[in-house]
Amino acid sequence: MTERIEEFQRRHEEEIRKKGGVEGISRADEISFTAFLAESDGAIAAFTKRPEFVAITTQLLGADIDLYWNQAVFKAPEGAKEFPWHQDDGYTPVDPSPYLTLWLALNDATVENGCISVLPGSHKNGLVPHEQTPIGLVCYSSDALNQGVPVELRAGSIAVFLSLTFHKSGVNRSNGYRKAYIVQYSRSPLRNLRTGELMENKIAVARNGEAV
Ligand SMILES: O=C(O)CCC(=O)C(=O)O
Repeated sequence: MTERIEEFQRRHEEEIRKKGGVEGISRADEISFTAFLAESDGAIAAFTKRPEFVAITTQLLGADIDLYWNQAVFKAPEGAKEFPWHQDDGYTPVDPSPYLTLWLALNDATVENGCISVLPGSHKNGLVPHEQTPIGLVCYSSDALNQGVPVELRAGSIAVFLSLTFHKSGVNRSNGYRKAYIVQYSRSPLRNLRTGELMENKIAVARNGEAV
């Protein structure tokens, strides 16, 4: 599965380079966000419906679950910037909220190579204002005294947190890429609060508590 995901990321990074090195919040040779993998690849779609994910999401969210979003996030060595503190809901506010983010480590994620950090309890006050910056939305200062808890993970492990949880990832000071596949699950149906529209065409993962 990692090899399949790497292939998507490699092709995407080439496209970003052709566009001059920047596309949205992706920057070639620093950090890339490669989305819609499950929508493009049947094996990856099947992976996102594994029994472990059905169990986690139905226990924490409810009986009817959709795949809300999925993306590979690769941080290149020497990519000199953090990915700043934010809530995932900050990018697209939705109802019902929160949804669940499963951050899967494709290789070991460490403080040295830019693992994520989370701020415990930060999900309790709902969606907070975010400031737009060239490196992503920001809702909390990287200079604040409390820099949360780094979540180091062995390859194959998952960090599970709510879409309202403040999180960031650190600078990659190692010699290699830090590789993650982020899979987000929501209750179904889900509404985009900016447009008011139902988000249809999502991959169904569970109905009535059972895998689809
Ligand atoms: O994996 C990372 O470096 C950060 C990704 C992240 O926070 C996100 O996609 O919301």
